[in-house]
Amino acid sequence: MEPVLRRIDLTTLPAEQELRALLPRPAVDVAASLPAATELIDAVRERGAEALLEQAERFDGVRPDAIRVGVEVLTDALASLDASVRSALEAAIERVRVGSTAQVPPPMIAHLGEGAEIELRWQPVDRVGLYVPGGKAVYPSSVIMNVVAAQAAGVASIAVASPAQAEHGGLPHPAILAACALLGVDEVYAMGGAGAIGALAHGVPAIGLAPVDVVTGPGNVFVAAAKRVVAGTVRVDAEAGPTEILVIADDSADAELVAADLVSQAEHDELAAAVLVTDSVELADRVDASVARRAAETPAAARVSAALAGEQSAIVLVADLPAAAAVSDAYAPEHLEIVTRDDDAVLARVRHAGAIFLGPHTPVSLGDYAAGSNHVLPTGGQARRVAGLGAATFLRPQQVVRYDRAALAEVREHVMALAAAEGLPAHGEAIEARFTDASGEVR
Ligand code: HSO
Ligand code: ZN
Repeated sequence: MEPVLRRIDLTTLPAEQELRALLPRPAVDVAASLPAATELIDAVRERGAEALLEQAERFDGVRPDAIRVGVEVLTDALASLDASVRSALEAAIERVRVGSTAQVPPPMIAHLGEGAEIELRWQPVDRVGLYVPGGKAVYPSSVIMNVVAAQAAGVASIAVASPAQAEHGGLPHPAILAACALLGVDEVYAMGGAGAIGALAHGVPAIGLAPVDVVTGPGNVFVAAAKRVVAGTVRVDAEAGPTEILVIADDSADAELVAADLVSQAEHDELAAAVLVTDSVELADRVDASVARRAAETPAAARVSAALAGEQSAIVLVADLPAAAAVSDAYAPEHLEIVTRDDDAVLARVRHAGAIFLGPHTPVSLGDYAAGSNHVLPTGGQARRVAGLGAATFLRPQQVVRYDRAALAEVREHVMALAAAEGLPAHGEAIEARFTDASGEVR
C-alpha cells in the first residue's frame, strides 16, 4: 500500500529553527481581513440591531425575527434534544466543572515581614461573551468548554452569540441552544461573524445587550480579525486555527490506537495536522498501514485523506525519545499524546503543548468531550506562549496590600530615596506624612 503520511527522517536532529520549518502550519492571513472586520463592527456600533440583521441576511442567508433568542426557544430546544445526547452533555458538564473548578487558585498571601503582606486574590470579570460558530462544525461540546470555564471562575453574566441558520428559521443551531439551556445560559443572540464580536465588545443598548469584558470562542478569519480589532476594548482568547495532534510513541505502542487517534483529529478539517513522532520504523509502518485503511473507511474519508496528505501531517523518525520531545517542542502542538514505555520520562522533557494526554487509554477525543479537561487549546504554535481556555481566562489576580506603621517604617528610607531619585517629592512626602506632621513634629 502507498504510504499515506509523508515521512521525515530526523534521525540526525537539526537545529530548532530548522525543525520548526519542517512541519509548516497553514497560512491564514488574518491581517488582510482587518479592514472588512472593522467596517462590520463599525456598522454595528452605528446602527445596532439593524446592522446585525442585515449582516445575517448577507452572510447567513436569513434574516432572523429577532437578534435576541427568547428563553422559551431555549427551553424548547432542550426538550427536543435526544435523551442520550442530553445525558452525555450533562456528564461532560459535570466533569468539565470539576476540572475547571480545580483551576481556580486559592488566594495567596506573601508575607514581607511583620505587619506587611500582599494578598493575591483572583477576581472574575463581570461579564463575558462567548462566540459559537455556525457552518459545517456545530459543537455543543465547545459551548460547554467555554461556559463552564467562565462559570467556574465565578463570572456572573454570560452571553452567547451564534449565527442565524436558514434551515432553522433564523435561529442558531438547536444543539447550541439546547446546550445553553442545559448550562443555565439564558442570554443568547442570533448573530455571527465580525459584527457579532463587535456587538459583544461594544454592546447594543437598544436590544439590551450590554458590553462584555472578555470575548472567547473560535470562528473563521473574519471572527479572528474582529477579535484583534476589539482587543483594545475587551480581553480575547487565542486565535483558533485548524486542530493538531502530535503523538510521541515508541515500539511499545499499539499502532491501531495511534492511527485511530491521528484520524480522529484529521476528521475536523482538511487543514488539520496529524503527526507521529517515533523512534521505531516498525511502528511507523504499522501506523501508516492502519491510517490508510481507516482513512479510506471513515465517513469523512475525503476530509481525513486531505488532512493526512497535507504537508502539515507526517511521520517523523527520530533516533530516540529525547529527540522526539525536542521535535514536539519545536512544533508546540495543540494536543500531544505520549504513548511509550515511560510516559513520565518523556513528559519531563516536554515544555510546549496545549494539552498532554498520557498513555494508551487517554485519547484526544476523550479530552474533546468528557475527560474534564478543556478542549479549547492554542493552535499554530501559540502553545509556546499561551494556555488553553480555562477558569484563568476569566480571572484577574488582584493585589491587596496591607502594611502597618512599623512595617512602613522598615522601608521608609528606601521609598524616600527612590522618590527623590525619580524627582517625585510628593511621593516621598506621602510616606513622611505618616511619621511627621506639617510642622515637622514626630507623630
Ligand atoms: N478537537 C477539537 C475540539 C472538538 N472535537 C470539538 C470534537 N468536538 C479541538 O480541540
Ligand atoms: Zn476533536
